[in-house]
Amino acid sequence: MKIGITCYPTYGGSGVVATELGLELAARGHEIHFISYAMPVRITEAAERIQFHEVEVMNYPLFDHVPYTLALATKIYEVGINEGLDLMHVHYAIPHSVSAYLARAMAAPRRIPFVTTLHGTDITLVGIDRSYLPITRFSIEQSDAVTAISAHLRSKTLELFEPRCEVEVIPNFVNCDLFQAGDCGERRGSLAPEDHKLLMHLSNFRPVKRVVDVVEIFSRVAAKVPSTLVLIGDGPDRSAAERLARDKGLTSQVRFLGKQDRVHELLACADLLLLPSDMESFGLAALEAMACEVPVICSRVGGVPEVVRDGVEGFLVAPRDVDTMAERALRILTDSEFQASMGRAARARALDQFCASKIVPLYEILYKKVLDKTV
Ligand code: GMT
Repeated sequence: MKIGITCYPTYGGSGVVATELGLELAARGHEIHFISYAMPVRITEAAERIQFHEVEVMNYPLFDHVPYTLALATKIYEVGINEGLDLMHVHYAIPHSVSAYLARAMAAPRRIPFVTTLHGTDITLVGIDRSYLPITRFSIEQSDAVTAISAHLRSKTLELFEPRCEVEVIPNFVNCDLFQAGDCGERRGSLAPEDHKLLMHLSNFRPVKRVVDVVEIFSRVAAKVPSTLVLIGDGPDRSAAERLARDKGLTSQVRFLGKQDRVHELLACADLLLLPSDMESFGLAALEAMACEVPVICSRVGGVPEVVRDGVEGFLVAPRDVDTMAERALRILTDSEFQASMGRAARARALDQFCASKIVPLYEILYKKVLDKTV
């Protein structure tokens, strides 16, 4: 199939899922056309059967806000016609599904059906804002198929939007060959001293991720066990987290690596992942760590319990309860056999439920259904 994929190309989970999906589909023989304003971050080298089409947005003094939605619709339309796309798959409803809807209307009678995948705040935060709700509901209903990345997000969508269409759950996935425990060797030494436990956090540092809580948890752990915290990613709350680490006298033990391309190599070096978010529809970072045999401490929110079982692959704790999170972290880090067995359980869960090889075929089946419906 010739498939167009639109996503936010930056360091967010929805962009990561869309990019990994494109790479997996290309490896399975499909022709993939990414359409966005920048090259998606996890595409680090030229790959067979993958093309990127940049959306250029003309600015003009009249525009206080550039009309990206229209430029994207135009690009989807052009690529759809010129490359003969069979369908579009847009990730994150706002504004991508509206652009895909416009492109499909422009291309008629040529059919360019589109699939919308809902990821989280496109429903729970941004989508329910009055300024977006009617058009988001409209574009969801107009989609040729709609998927949500967890059962929790599906039920939230039904509750908040009451859409007159099906919403299918296709969970997020991880490349289990790439994300796996490995010998960190010298890299481990460059991240933390030999005798330290290594805690990690990976996110886009938005307020919802509670990066400051990550530092709070770490300060309680570091008071009891020699340890280092490595934070991967960047975003609005980085400076607050840096300030807190400084105030607590932890600068030598807290390392901010910024945005990184090869996160699988870093995660494989961790002893524990912290994801204390206020909300996660899925919690992709937790799954990626689990695939690397790393136990996780997460907030018990949204779709996270569908991924992590409390006491099995890690622990689930009420959001913002940093004391309990630290206590659970210490339980893992002070018992190496317990840590190893949780790590093995984490890998087993990823292998059993969430490997790309299990999930990507579900998208292929959905695409076929959409194409059968539209011929
Ligand atoms: O919805 C968002 O906040 C953005 C989105 C992203 O692009 O990072 O995150 C969501 O999608 C991820 C991938 O499907 C999920 O792993 C995250 O849990 C989800 N974030 C939230 O629900 C807050």
